[in-house]
Amino acid sequence: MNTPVKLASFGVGLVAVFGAAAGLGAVVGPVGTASVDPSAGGHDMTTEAGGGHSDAAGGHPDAAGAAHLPAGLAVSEDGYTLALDRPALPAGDDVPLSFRIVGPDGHAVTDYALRHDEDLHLIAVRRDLTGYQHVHPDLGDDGTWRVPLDLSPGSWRVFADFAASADGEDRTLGADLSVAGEYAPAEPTAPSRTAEVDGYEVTLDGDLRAGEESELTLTVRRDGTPVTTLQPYLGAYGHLVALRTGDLAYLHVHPTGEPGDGVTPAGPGITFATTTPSPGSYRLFLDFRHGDVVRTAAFTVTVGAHEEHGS
Ligand SMILES: [Cu+2]
Repeated sequence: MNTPVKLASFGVGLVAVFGAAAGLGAVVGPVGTASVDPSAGGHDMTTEAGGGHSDAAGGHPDAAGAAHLPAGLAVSEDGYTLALDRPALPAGDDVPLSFRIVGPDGHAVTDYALRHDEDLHLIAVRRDLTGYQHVHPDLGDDGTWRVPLDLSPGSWRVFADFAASADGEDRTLGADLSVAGEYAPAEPTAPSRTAEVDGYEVTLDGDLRAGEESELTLTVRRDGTPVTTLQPYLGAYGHLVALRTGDLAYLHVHPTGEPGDGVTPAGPGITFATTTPSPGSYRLFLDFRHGDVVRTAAFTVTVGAHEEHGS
């Protein structure tokens, strides 16, 4: 996968935690920016650095739990809308994508709260879970974001992961993007705990659980040797995005420790704590930096049914 590599400026998403898991707000607590997707109507379940939930987003029937949805499934939420300038683009490398986040006042949002050194994180993936790209668009004065993407024919999903300064809420909106051309959907990937990328082997230990926090450790080796010189990448040694097969529900988590905190090693293991919203199949994308290059390792994991007394 070439794209993440070539984008020198790569960053970290905010932690748009699936809000689905009832009461499991502090899914990525140690990072300090965990936030429950506002669509989940989650109360202030997290102690987020970026400010708690404003009750402006109130009105969600969360008491019944019915509105607890994962992030990324909606194009519009709490008055914020992800507006692509064009719903279809040609296939090719470096195809310019442009879009705006339209705010509750009907105008493009121009003021954003930084999340891990970036105003906005854009994830693009084809709906068959190939072509993953995590990039950081440039913001124009008029609120238009622009970024080149490598697009193959098919149906794509783009996620904008951001916090508007107006309320500081973390949100992830998703929109469909069509790319014309002959399309051959990829076969579903079998569950795999090992990924190879550019001579690196990354292994996944631990299990994801539905509605329950669990830890995952991703271990990076190169030519069989554990890598202990991972480089911080906008505040973390790794960034993990999980997409649910079937609807691409979105989860972005960060490791449980930070570079420079005195306890978190620079590899070979990177540990994440997270909660998945439901049983099913998830595709995981780990971005890590080593030798000044960002690489992406991808895994497919199956999350089993919730166990009453899990462990
Ligand atoms: Cu990012």
